[in-house]
Amino acid sequence: MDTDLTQPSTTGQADPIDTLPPTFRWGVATSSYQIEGAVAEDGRTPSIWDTFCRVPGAVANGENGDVACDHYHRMPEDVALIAELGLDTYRFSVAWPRVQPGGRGPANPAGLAFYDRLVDELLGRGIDPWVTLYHWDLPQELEDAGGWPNRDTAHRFADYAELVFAALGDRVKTWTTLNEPWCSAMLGYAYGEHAPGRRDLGAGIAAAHHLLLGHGLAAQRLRAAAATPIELGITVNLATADPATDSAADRDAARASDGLGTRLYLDPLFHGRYPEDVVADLAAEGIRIPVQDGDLSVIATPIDVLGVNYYFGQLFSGVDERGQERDDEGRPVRRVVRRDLPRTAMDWEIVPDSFTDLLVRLSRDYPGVPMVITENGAAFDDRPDADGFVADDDRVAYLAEHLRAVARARQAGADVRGYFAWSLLDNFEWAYGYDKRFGIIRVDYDTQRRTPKRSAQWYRDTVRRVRGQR
Ligand code: IFM
Repeated sequence: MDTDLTQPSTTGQADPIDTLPPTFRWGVATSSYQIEGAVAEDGRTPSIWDTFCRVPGAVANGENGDVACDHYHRMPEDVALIAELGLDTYRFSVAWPRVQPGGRGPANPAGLAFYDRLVDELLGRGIDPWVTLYHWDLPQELEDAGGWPNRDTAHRFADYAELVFAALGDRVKTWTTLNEPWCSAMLGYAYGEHAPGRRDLGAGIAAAHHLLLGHGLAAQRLRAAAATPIELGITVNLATADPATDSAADRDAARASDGLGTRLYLDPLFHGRYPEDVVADLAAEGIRIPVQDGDLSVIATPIDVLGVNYYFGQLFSGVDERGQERDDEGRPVRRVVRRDLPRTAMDWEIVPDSFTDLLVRLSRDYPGVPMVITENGAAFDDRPDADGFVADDDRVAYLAEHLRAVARARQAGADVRGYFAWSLLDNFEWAYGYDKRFGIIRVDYDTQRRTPKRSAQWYRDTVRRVRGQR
């Protein structure tokens, strides 16, 4: 690559990244099952991912999170790496089956002790802990009782949230209830790609509603329990959905995708109602969102921050390759159209401009709540040198372009207050196992050696520069 991406632009044009304010929040993110390992230690019980990984063919190469990055045993070393990057925030998730085995009853002190140590380690190094309460590791016993399609799981989640808050709330000021409820609901219950691997759209929609209800109930419990103000929010994964052409069919496919992926979550959270067009689409499939009296006002409990995870944009067509607008079951076609764009190792299109559009649209349609980019990053086919160093210029370019997109969105009025790279470490990428590497720090899974990649150096230098530290 010719351009030195570690330096501000030399073309005479100011780099938009340099317009980010000194108060901008900089971080990295991880999640419990993807990095911790130690799945049977200190009283932890199985989660749906421990079970799913044992299903033949469910995860690439039959891999699992049993050891992952062994973060449970190497936590101080990993926190030291964050400190070396000069970041101010670390977003991590708490493993529900570690702190409340089986998903009900009292806390497990040995499990909580790990997060207690983690929080103290972070604070000791001047790094703010940002806790996500649920990043997909539902206790298996709750799945056996029906999982997220079962309304009771929302109440169990609120109990669990309160229990974690009781242990860490004296030191942790920022709390995210759920990470990416769309993934939990749709990948897990409707499309069968994630744990627990169910394939039932009705179950997926019920799961989505109960996840949102669980979010609202937990938010209310945390607010009530907080002795001092906390920053409370939820993180959603959003991809843009644009029509491939201006035809009515393509526009309708894009509308439906946006409805199911974005508005089904943000409309109830911000406006206290489900989008009518999505309700109608679902009714056409014989599916009803299981809303009970009062649910929507619980879900719309005010939040202080919206976490946005963005990775790619998509183009939709309402016509299949045969020119038909209905599939063999008579359903409207909603087809993703591949563009001739660069892609990551996940085969995701790299579309930073869509990120700007998305953030501007969010600030227009869902105003009044600041946003933080709680995840953004890319998997590429890293090639380490003999010392384990990865000169990942492709990842540097991805991060730089997406940070520019954030800066441009801010210039257009979007209230974005921070950015967290996904991820601190290479880790267990769910159904893709360990093949897909998102880390800015390489993990050699044979030795557990950590080696910062060029992207980590670039990120550290960029943060320093924007803060005016050099
Ligand atoms: O690794 C995941 C993470 O767990 C949730 N957001 C997307 C990432 C990349 O797929």
